[in-house]
Amino acid sequence: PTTIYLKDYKPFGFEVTSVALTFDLHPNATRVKSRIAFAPKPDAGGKIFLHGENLTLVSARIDGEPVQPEITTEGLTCPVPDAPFVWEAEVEIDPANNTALEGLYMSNGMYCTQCEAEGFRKITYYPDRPDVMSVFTVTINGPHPVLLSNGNPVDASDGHAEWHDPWPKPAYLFALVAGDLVAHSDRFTTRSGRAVDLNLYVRPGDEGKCAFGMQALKDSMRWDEDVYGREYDLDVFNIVAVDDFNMGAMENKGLNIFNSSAVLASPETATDNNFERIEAIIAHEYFHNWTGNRITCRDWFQLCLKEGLTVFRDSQFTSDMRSAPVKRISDVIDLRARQFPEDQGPLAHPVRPESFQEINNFYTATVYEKGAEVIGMLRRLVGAQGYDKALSLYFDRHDGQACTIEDWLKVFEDATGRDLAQFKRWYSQAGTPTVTVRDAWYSGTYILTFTQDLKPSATTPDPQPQVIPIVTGLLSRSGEELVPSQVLELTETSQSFTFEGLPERPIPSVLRGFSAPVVLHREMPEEHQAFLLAHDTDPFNRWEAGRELARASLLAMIRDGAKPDQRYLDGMHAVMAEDGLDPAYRALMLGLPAQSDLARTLHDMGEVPDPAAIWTASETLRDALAERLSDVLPGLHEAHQVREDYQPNAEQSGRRSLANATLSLLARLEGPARAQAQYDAADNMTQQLAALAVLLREKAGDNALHAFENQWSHDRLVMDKWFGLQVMQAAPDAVAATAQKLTEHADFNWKNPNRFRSVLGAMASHHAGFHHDSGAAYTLLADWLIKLDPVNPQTTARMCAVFQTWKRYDEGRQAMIAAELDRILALPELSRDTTEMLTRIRG
Ligand code: HT7
Ligand code: ZN
Repeated sequence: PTTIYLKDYKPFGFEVTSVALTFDLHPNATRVKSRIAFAPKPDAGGKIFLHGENLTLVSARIDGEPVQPEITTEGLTCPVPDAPFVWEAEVEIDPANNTALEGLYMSNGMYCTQCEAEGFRKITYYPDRPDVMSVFTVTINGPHPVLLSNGNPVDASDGHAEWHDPWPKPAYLFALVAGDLVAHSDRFTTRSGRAVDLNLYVRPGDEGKCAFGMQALKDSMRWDEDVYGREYDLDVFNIVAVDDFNMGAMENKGLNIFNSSAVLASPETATDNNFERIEAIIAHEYFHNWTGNRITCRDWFQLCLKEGLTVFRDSQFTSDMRSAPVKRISDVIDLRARQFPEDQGPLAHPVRPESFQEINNFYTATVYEKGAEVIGMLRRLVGAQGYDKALSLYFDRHDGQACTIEDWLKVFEDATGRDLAQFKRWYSQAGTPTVTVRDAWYSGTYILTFTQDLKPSATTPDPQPQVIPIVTGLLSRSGEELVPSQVLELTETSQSFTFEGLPERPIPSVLRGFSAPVVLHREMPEEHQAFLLAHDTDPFNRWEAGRELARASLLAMIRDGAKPDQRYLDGMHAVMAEDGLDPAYRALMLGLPAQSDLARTLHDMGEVPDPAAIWTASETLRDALAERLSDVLPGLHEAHQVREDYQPNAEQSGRRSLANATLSLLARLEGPARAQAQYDAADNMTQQLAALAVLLREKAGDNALHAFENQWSHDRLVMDKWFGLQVMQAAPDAVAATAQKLTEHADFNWKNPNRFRSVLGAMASHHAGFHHDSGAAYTLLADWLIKLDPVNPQTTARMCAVFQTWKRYDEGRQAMIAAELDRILALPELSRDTTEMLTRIRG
């Protein structure tokens, strides 16, 4: 496979002045006619290359004259005039057999498209690169009640529709949908008075699951006006829900396409977490209208320009709509679970990668989540006002352009006068920096000394110090803020910060709000963590203190057979008794560090993690926590029951999450009766699923499991939960067998990415089950990846990432995994996507 390098970027030799497409839909023989006006630039070179894959060329003309281009598997080359010309082509494609879900494909009888990153070339011949932007007109002919494309509708009659998108866009934002769909409609008036028709198109039967998504869309539209001054720019905004989809959703201009799991929700079928995720994804895709669509990326190396920024914007939105500390903590949990392993293993790459073979493999937690963290740091360094000024300049200066990270940083430099040369290393260096902090006290003077260290990696062999904003506050022994939060800018390898005139030696609260994506080592007494758990005024660091105590306790239990740490248990008891604390926050406090994260810590300490020992320690600590909290759990459980009508808002869902966390702990003390009662009485999915999870863990779930299946067998999204939960709640030695059995279930439709992930993704994220010493889960997953790869390479390749941590484990496990990786790699027809992933992982 060919490697593509950022340094080789060259602009395209032609302007595309307009694009007209006509689709005559047919499941196996859709005809696509294109009429594209090209204008050569001075160095165009007399011939044109157009991307095209799996297309049957029926005819091609230039300025009306037939031409015979040279065709390869990647596209065509054709001699062209050195003056503006019109390219016309007709191609035939086969949407019904497009199982890869890229380009134009069919899902449950409906046509839909997915063009990012390089799917448009499977629809027609075109310069399929994000820096080629043009105005599209689209005609669709087909016997379907709903025929949609980007932009505004210009004409519609039975079996015919025409759409015009006035905003120049790259081909990856093209979309088409056709099917027998029903609309949930609403209206939004922008702040300048433009009336926008909003439609959420779904399959008949799903109408009852649209209201929440629609409200989230309206909230997002208003928020982007209020906070970023960004208004919507078309007469309609359409969203379509599709069952077969490789990722969460896609921001096509004016026609967002969503995985149905990322938009459809009703109280009976979706959990509180589902609702929150849906709200965030709707916001994310909507926000792309400005950060991604109006201003797009010059090339795919700049992906973080739109994704990091849009993730940052959607997390600001969620913080405003719900609880900011809860959102921050959840984001950090997610970053540690998904991005840290990437940054610290064989798949490490900078936020802006410099080479790739298959761009689909770079839609990663590093580009998205670390990309968003980098923007959070930038905002912290320049301040909220500097950030707002820079963003206004960004929109003014670059509207309608395809941009780079250099353009992005330049607006910050110009708006704030700050030199960002060193900061830019966050975009070019891979890996998670480790920051070590120690303190000293000399009669009234307090000194904090930080060192930063970044391990060399394949993409960053010679790491240089980065700019690390460390938000720090100093507390007195009685818990008052002696020095309120301030940003300490660590720019050197080692640097000290001095605080004069303090009345007493303070307790430092360092890296408040997780102000930089680093691993922090505190060379300080562990009592500090117990103190911060009780007193820190920063909610993130208070939670973090609890986490650190839990981590330290678990490590001592695993390494030295220690007993659960009493300071942790007592600290948790005190937190649970604090009625003024947000229930959602207290529920987060009750969580333990992820078992995979403990494995990472042990590996960093030079030890070989034993997944079974990590599992046992985690279970033991949970049991001990239940014991220690036994006097408060029944009261907490009772006090946080929601008796009003179900609302998926932060307030109610916070209460339910604390009630369900306590339910789970209570079952460790008193068995499954309470969970069974909750299951029997549940009138919403949050309560029903939480109860079922406890019943399964307590090995008392058989009846409920059957009842659940009978109740929900008609609902594919609920059944995904049914499949997944059984794997998640299985004991480590039963995980592979449970997953195996589920793959034999009549409803295990493995070609549907949601269903595939519900079983095999759940298996891979069960740390002790996936790494069970039988190796059964490794083999089962490899078998299924081999089966899926020819059908859907993108989903296969993404799933391969679960093997990225394999070198942390013992020789036996490594040998078993290596054998599975080699078995897959030996396949003669393995896709480019999976080959690249497994080659990088295998090393
Ligand atoms: N920009 C989109 C990324 C994407 C995608 C979405 C669905 C299917 C395949 C895809 N490939 C890339 C989604 C987003 O970040 O908003
Ligand atoms: Zn995005």
